[in-house]
Amino acid sequence: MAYYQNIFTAVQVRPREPEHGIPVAVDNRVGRPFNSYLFGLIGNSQVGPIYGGYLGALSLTCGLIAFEIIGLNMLASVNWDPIQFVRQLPWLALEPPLPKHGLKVLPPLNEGGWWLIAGFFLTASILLWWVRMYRRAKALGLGSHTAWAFAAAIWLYLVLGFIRPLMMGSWSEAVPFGIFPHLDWTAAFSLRYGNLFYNPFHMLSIAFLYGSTLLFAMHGGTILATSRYGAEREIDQIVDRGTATERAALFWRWTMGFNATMESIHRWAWWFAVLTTITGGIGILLTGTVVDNWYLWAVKHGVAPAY
Ligand code: BCL
Ligand code: BCL
Ligand code: U10
Ligand code: QAK
Repeated sequence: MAYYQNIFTAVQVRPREPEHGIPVAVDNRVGRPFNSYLFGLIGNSQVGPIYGGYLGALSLTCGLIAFEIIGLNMLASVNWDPIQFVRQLPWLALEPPLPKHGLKVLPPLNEGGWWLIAGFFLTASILLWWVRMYRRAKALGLGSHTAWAFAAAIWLYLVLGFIRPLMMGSWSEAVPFGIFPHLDWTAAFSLRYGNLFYNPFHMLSIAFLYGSTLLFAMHGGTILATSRYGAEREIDQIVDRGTATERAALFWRWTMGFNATMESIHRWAWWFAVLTTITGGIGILLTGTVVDNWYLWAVKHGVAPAY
């Protein structure tokens, strides 16, 4: 299984029988696997089978329902004209309920009811997908790190569209579905609450987001630069001397004064990514509930100068 060769020297293995990996207890894989030369250039040439199962099917169904509700509402907003739908798609929206409906469970469909139904199905789809990921990881004997990282992103999503609107007492606080409309919401949100730049959790979120790209570039670069010494064979690399990893560590100790380990560098990456949306969600949740104007808050606490 000479999978470890690099992108320029990889041999595309095409066995007569598709590779099925380790045996697992419940096997629910569906689809006829095939080999693709193009996929083989950037990864494994074998495509499929994919794991079926009721959670995936249910998630996909819910996602599709949400997608159709959003799409058909947008189509209706251009009088069912397919050409205008395609032309104006980036500006079309399905808006959340009007303010006068507060937290009503089912406002009139064309005054936000459809948004609530779409949001419900999108949320169901995302949560079901989360469970599916968690259970597949467990079935393979893996840790649940990927699922918990996904949960951190779902946290911000739920704060934006569900938890904060609940705390503010109105669905109208939520984000509209739409490409540019959701950007307009983002800009308006910042203006309404006195400039999000003065929100310290927004600052933290930005630092972790930027830090994530920095770490990704550093680590991606480090591994590519040491793959000539077998850097992607991470396990022997951790324990053996004179390996690619030892060189990687030395490189950073030389240039920066300190270094990670082959294991800890992945913890650095995981935490930076996860903290981006955790701190972000906290920042959004505080906005309008605890702090009404971040600029005035910053003046009061000596973050911004008082004139
Ligand atoms: Mg946003 C931009 C989705 C919440 C601020 N945002 C984007 C676009 C994409 C998107 C349309 C590129 C994202 C990207 O590459 O991510 N945003 C999106 C979704 C949510 C969301 C699905 C959500 O919570 C469910 N965005 C928010 C919140 C704001 C926000 C409310 C504060 C964080 N977003 C911004 C800003 C920008 C975006 C500012 C942009 O400049 C950028 C843009 O270009 O907007 C026009 C990284 C993920 C990947 C690379 C993986 C692939 C993800 C793909 C691209 C997701 C596509 C979803 C799309 C809706 C599907 C459309 C279907 C077709 C029309 C058929
Ligand atoms: Mg800001 C938020 C950077 C200026 C308003 N801003 C963020 C942070 C990010 C950031 C660090 C979002 C983190 C994230 O990962 O979201 N902002 C940033 C930067 C600047 C900046 C770098 C800059 O000027 C250099 N922001 C400003 C100015 C305001 C502003 C001051 C606009 C004028 N910013 C906001 C608002 C928000 C941010 C409002 C936020 O809500 C967010 C935050 O957390 O702030 C504290 C991306 C990740 C997600 C949205 C999670 C999504 C997860 C879900 C589950 C994905 C589902 C995908 C699904 C399958 C797709 C299918 C969709 C269907 C087809 C419909
Ligand atoms: C990766 C990896 C991998 C690893 C790794 C890493 C990616 C798998 C196994 C690396 C990753 C990590 C360790 C994770 C953490 C990283 C981050 C979160 C990213 C962000 C990083 C930081 C915030 C740290 C930044 C720190 C830096 C850049 C170092 C700062 C240090 C200096 C500025 C000192 C620089 C020293 C120099 C230039 C030379 C020597 C200087 C001295 C010894 C100081 C004293 C010397 C003098 C006073 C001499 C006199 C001065 C002279 C002659 C010139 C003076 C002139 C002047 C004008 C002052 O994938 O593999 O490993 O680890
Ligand atoms: C209560 C129920 C609770 C298809 C055709 O066939 C065309 C009774 C609701 C809650 C919670 C319900 C909702 C939450 C929502 C959060 C919203 C997000 C929004 C982020 C913005 C996302 C946009 C970028 C989405 C764009 C969508 C888009 C362009 C779709 C286009 C679809 C078309 C092309 C389909 C018609 C051709 C933060 C959390 C749980 C208790």
